Amino acid sequence: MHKIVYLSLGSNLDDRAANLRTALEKLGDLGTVNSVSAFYETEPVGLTAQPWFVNCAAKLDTEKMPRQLLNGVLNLEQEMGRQRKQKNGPRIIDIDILLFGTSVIETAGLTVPHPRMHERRFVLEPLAEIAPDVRHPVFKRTVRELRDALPPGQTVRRVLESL
Ligand code: PH2
Ligand code: MG
Ligand code: MG
Repeated sequence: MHKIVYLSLGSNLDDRAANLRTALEKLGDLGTVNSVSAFYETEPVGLTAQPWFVNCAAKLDTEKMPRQLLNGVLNLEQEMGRQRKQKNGPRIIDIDILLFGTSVIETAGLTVPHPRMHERRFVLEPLAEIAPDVRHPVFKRTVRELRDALPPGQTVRRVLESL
């Protein structure tokens, strides 16, 4: 049974766009990447004293189960040399599972939909490009509606085509 998954990718170290492209290519080992948003340069949220990010959203068709997919993306981050020193600190690559079909999952280490996606412009702006009408299975709002409801602030700007 294949599932449609939406991912958020981010990088704020070294060549950020190249890191996203490498990750998108490696995601091909976990399924089929069917759609990718443009790349956005985004202001850091949370820990603000760090470099700006480049973020994008991607649609993945996968046969994996949620936990398998999570392990796959964590492995991919490791292969790319991600070091976990400081929580929410600078990283070569971060890949987060936003939506997994219409599943709602709450287990140790994996919560889907991503618990903060609805409040992050760096997630919703790219995601609205590729999935405006997809509905959040808990809030019952579409991605476009969630994006439009964000308070102003959190600068994001579309910077370059992804592919
Ligand atoms: N990721 C975070 C915390 N803050 N800010 C931006 N702009 N982009 C991110 O990808 C990001 C963040 C935690 O993973
Ligand atoms: Mg993250
Ligand atoms: Mg992550």
